[in-house]
Amino acid sequence: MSGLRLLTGGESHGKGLLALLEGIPAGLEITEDFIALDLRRRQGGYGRSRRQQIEQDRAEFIGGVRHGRTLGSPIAMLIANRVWEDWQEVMQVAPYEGEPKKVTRLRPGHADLAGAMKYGFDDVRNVLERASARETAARVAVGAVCRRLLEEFGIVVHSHTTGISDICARVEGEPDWEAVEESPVRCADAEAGERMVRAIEAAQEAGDTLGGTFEMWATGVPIGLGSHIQWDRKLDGQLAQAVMSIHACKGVEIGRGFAVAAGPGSQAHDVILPPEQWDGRPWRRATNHAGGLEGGITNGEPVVVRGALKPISTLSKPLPSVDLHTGEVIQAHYERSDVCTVPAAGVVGEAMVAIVLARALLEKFGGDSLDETRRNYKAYQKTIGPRGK
Ligand code: EPS
Repeated sequence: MSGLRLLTGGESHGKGLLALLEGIPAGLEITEDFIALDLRRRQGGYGRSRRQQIEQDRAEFIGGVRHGRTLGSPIAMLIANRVWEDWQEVMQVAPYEGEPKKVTRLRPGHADLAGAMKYGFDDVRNVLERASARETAARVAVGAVCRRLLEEFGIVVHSHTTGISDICARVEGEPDWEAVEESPVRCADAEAGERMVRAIEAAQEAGDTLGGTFEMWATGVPIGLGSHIQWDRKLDGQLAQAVMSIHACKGVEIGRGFAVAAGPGSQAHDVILPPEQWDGRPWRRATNHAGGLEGGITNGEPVVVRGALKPISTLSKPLPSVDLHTGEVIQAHYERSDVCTVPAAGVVGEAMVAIVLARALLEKFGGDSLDETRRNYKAYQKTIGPRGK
């Protein structure tokens, strides 16, 4: 067992969410307030349900931190579900007397049907509670700890909404991150952002939901994270898995992604510039079509990863479906839900990218204390110039 390990637990309407993160070096400054910033960002965004007004997520450290610094021991965090107060009977841990109310109306697009078959359940609630995107709050808390580590090495992770439904943002180069944080849909293109808001309103009116695309940028990433030597060590593969694991994500691209396949090789690759044009950073490129990754290794350019979210499958005007018990044709179950979560998905995407980069950074530089990691990082940085110099 080595490296950074992460597990989350907890149900959407249970007592709360747990996260356990092992492998963060000792001596990293971290506070609950720092984590709260990202948790707040995840709860925002136009198109979220009333549930977000009930919850004000806050992660409490249960272990791994003392006097504002990590101890090198597992970092244990708890995020309470405020909603639990009203759900104590439905989600009761102790054996239930009598017949509980069961969810049997299968929702197309959710884990409902496949999960009930796989685990042998006759109540879909046993699946939907854990399949719910509420779990991403725990990931964001862990992502914030990883973000804090990356900051120590000059690595910064951002995200923005690149599309909602068929409305695409037009953004050249690195987005204006302040504008993104001010936008209700986290979009750097203000005009497209306004149209996105209107599209969400129209979908809500129609009892429908919307998907879209979101993009993560990690800047300051050193050359040499990940590896070309084995399929599961390739960092682009790890990033793709991490982003694809976000609820409702159906596609992932690195850099120009699918678009690069449509053009010739002469336009697909990133020309290596001569040292006079490096501007203080080693081995600069003229472009970044590769999204900062070649051969599964970071190449020093920003790491750019995009995800595509399907429209949320819980519709207030439900789709036709079938009852789990009777096989009868019915309308799918409706459980209060969001209309569009693309802005939130970007914040979750940042967490996933931060987790994968932190793991790769610690794999390369090791260190039980932050000072040791830093020493190793600095020693390596001295070795990466042109070989003759
Ligand atoms: C979700 C359904 C909604 C969302 C929830 C994810 O929950 P509820 O049915 O309780 O209103 O609000 O998201 C969160 C609670 C969250 O924190 O992101 C679902 O079905 O995935």
